[in-house]
Amino acid sequence: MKTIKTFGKTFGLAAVLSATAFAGAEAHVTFLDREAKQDSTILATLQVPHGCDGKATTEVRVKLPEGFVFAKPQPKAGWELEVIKGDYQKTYDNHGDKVKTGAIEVRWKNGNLSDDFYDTFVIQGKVSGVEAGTSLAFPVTQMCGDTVTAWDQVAKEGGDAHGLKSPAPLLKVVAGEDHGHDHDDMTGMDMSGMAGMAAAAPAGETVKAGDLEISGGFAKAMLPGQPVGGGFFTVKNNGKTDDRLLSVTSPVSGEVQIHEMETKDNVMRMRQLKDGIAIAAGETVKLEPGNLHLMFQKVKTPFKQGDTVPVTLTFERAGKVDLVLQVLSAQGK
Ligand SMILES: [Cu+2]
Repeated sequence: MKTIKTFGKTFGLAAVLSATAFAGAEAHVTFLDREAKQDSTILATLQVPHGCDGKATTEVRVKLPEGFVFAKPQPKAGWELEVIKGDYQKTYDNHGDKVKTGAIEVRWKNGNLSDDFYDTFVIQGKVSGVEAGTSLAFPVTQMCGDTVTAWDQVAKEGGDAHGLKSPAPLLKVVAGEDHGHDHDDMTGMDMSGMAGMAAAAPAGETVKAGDLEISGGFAKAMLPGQPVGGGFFTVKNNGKTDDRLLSVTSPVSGEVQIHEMETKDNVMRMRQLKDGIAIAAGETVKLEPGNLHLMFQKVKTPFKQGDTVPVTLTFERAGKVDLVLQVLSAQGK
């Protein structure tokens, strides 16, 4: 089934200037290829690595920014497709035809994508009339029944995209010729964890550091094209003093963030915990899917089942602790 609706109003310009402001920023819903050449027709391939806390994704809505024109979504088996048309702000030339209207939003509806699975949603379109260096934002709404996750935040010009709780996926527009690819940019990589690798206990084993006992470490296998990986473990504080997990590094990842999932007003979001996680005296804190977790960004080689992922945890009191996470299946089993 395909329905076409028309919006009388134009959709606001979602372009963001100063792409350098986003260097190193990692959104959770991202494009497989985050760069597009000026005036080229591309397949904008959206990937949604997280489901909705165990619930299946049933609808994915993508708003298309000005400058991404003549858009056509790829139909997917098991999903209804709705294309919402509206006026462009500018007029675009399509092989000699002056075009003023087109798709401004695409919705894949009434599907059923298990939280255990990964999928991509593809829209063909042309990047037109956009200056090189501009990042186009595609606000996404992911719905799992009545749970709604809005990936729609855009940093102000010069602002820090890292601080955003649920950033919109971005497509960086680059000059048509001879642009440098920086997909493999690992300049942020921290090798400091390497030194401790030999000393770390075997994957999944319990590690003791001062009053802390860390156990059950695992990571989820990453599916092809998936940009980020999740890591989990349990920390028990046997002492009488509070501690805090401050930061995490890994030699296999450019950046490891500490995240939590939170549901507010029925909207589930991913949040980076910049102050880390409190490990109160006598308490046990569990990092687990759908809750607190490590998020591995800029992963060099996708995690495969059977691999191990060394991490160095830094605690306020217990100091640096080396841990090896066992890579389980993509379902974390
Ligand atoms: Cu996360």
